[in-house]
Amino acid sequence: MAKVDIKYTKLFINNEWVDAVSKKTFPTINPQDESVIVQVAEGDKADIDLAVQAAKKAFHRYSEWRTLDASQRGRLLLKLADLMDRDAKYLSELETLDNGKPVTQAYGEIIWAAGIVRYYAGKADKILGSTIPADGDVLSFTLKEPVGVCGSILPWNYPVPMFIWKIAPALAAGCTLVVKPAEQTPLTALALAALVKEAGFPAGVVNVVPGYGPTAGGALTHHPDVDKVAFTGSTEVGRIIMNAAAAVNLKRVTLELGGKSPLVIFNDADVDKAADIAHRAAFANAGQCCVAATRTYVQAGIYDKFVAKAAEIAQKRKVGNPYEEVEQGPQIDKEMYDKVMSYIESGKKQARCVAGGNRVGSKGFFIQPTVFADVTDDMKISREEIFGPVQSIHKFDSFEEVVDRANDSNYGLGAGVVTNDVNIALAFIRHVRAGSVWVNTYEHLFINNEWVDAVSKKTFPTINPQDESVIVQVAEGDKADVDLAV
Ligand code: TXE
Repeated sequence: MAKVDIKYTKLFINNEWVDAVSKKTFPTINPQDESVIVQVAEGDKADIDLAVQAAKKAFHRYSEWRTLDASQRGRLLLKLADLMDRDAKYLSELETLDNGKPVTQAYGEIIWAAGIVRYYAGKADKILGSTIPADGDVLSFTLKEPVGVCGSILPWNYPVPMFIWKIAPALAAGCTLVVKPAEQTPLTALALAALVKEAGFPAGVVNVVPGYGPTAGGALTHHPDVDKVAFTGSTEVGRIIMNAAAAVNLKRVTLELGGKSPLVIFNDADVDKAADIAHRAAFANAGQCCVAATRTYVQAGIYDKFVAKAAEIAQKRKVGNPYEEVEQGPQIDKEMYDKVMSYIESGKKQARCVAGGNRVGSKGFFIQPTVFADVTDDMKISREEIFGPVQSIHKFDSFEEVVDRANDSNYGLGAGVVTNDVNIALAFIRHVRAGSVWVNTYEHLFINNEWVDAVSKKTFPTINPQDESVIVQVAEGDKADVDLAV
């Protein structure tokens, strides 16, 4: 296991590292071996009050932040992105320690998140209003103003991208923030806070307060001086947050909640390719993904062949030590492990388990990639979000039938279709009720962020011109690798 230097465990308020007012701490757990990694300061209402006060002061009309040119906000964001690139290796090792995801995947997510920061850096001086040709001798226009103090409540599945998705647009717009990371994964949020300070953001612009949901998170959503809350997490908590906002100050709320996304594969698809897309769509990030395609619908003509292929790929999926070359690490914590295993037990009673179905090893929260076939829409594993490495395969006959079945869900986050018929694809996009629809791919971004050996397994030496010694062996790509990259 990698030795990762943990530099930050305190609360980050007003660009300072401080203990919680209560002096309390909480443990963050390594999902790989269930050990305590470190104790982290546990923020609650008193700390949220201090952080909101700092964010409010930083947002005051004459503050350094409010009087900064928009282009300078963009430059600070660009600096932050460069610092993320600089520290990507460290951040990815820290992420793997706290979250359990494969370190190569974590690295890809950090580089990707730095790109998101750059995107919003470019937006900072392009937030345009409009002029309105109103009747009479008047000039009417809209002037876009930052919302104010934003509260961000994060989940644990993509800690770095989630942190960036919340702070980058808010900072580009000139807002200030109080961020509460998930209690399972506070470490990279704190490391990113240090980079925010190093980039030169003024004190109070970004504050990070780790702690638990009902206490720290509740204090943030109930705070009358918070102007907006953005939340990603469970539907139940989303409901609590919207109620809290309504009860206190009608603060603006943005919620990104759960999913039970359908991926529909038609008879004309190439079975091997479709099974590969469906596999990645269900198992990416150990299934801990809001848009994971957990309902796979396969047309009757290719159903048996598809089920056999899906089982074969799942059985081959490498699960284990996330610092090694694996595709899947442990689930995030004991609670999620137990939840996923109970869904698997329920699936075993109702459907046909064709791959996995058990724990991996005896330590850590590892679960075998599990595939159920002959799943029907009324089964628990088809209706509820499992948030683990479980694929449920359903059989269908016609387009009309499968669109109705795909839409028969409380969720509507993502969907996918695999077909070579452009008319079917376009009709599906129109009729499926989902926020994002992928055609002949799924969650495309993550697929390419992987470190791989050359197909041939060959390597070549790179030479130090100073003393002619071999520095290191590097994977040697050739035609097969270029083909994959293209
Ligand atoms: O989420 P919670 P959990 C779904 C997924 C998973 C389930 C439970 O189905 O099985 O949610 O996961 C904070 N006031 N998703 O328990 O509880 C909490 O501290 C304010 C989908 O981890 O919603 C954490 O920071 N905040 C999702 C955040 O909310 C509160 C990703 C998420 O925790 C709070 C994660 C409260 N009363 C889970 N209670 C996705 N869409 O990607 C908790 N929190």
